[in-house]
Amino acid sequence: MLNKLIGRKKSEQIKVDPVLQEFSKENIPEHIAIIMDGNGRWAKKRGLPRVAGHREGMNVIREIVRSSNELGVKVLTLYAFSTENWKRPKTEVDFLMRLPERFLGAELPSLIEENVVVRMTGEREKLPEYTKRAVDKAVDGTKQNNGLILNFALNYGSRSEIIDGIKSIYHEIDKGKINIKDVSEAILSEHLMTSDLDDPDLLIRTSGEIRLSNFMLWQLAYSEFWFTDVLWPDFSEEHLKEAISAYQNRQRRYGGV
Ligand code: V07
Repeated sequence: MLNKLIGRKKSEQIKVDPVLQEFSKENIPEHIAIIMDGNGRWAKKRGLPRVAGHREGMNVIREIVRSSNELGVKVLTLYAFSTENWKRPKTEVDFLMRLPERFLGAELPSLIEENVVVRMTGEREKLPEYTKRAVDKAVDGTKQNNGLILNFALNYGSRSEIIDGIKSIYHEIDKGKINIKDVSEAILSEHLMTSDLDDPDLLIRTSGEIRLSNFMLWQLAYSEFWFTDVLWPDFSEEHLKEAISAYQNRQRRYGGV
């Protein structure tokens, strides 16, 4: 359009990447949640075992954490392992359960350096000892930081989280701590594992699947969703910016009235 108006010859025309053009450092979503899907498919396409895709997927996290931190994102929640994932072959589950240790073994010093706070959302008790130990060490080692909150959803399932929240509210009603008349959306939010986090503003899911798969059903009630066919191991900072741009454009269009 601009090229036409100014009468530039085809050879002189300036191509503006629509994504970079729209991207703004203002109105960055405070909480981004990502379903990191497509690792197995990425490996299969290359004739590699599924675990090779998981390893590559793990390596992508570093770049996404760094750019989220630079962009001023406050919370980055990554869906690393669902309560349904235990049904996968034992060798794959064993490999996955070693990834927190591997990731943090390599990354914890730089996460501390980059002022990142590591957190976990999910059922901790059912994890193997070595997984718990690795996560605890990272949570403990970064609790003095106050930058980006890197929240790993690990052994997480949303429906079971909601049931636990309801049971916990019932317990408090039973003890006379809450009156049933006062049970509200805010009260249930306070009884979920994410009670100290604001709800995600933006949900990203990679690999072309358009569903929530039992991820943060309550917390995502008002979030913007952004889906891409890109497989998680191929996801990069540019895709993150594309998702944020889409979020910002929707805010501009619907936010006003
Ligand atoms: C996992 C790599 C990323 C793609 C999705 C599935 C495989 C990082 C972690 C992790 C978890 C907790 C933590 C530190 C790191 C992880 C699992 C799988 C189970 F405190 N990546 N990653 N955990 N994948």
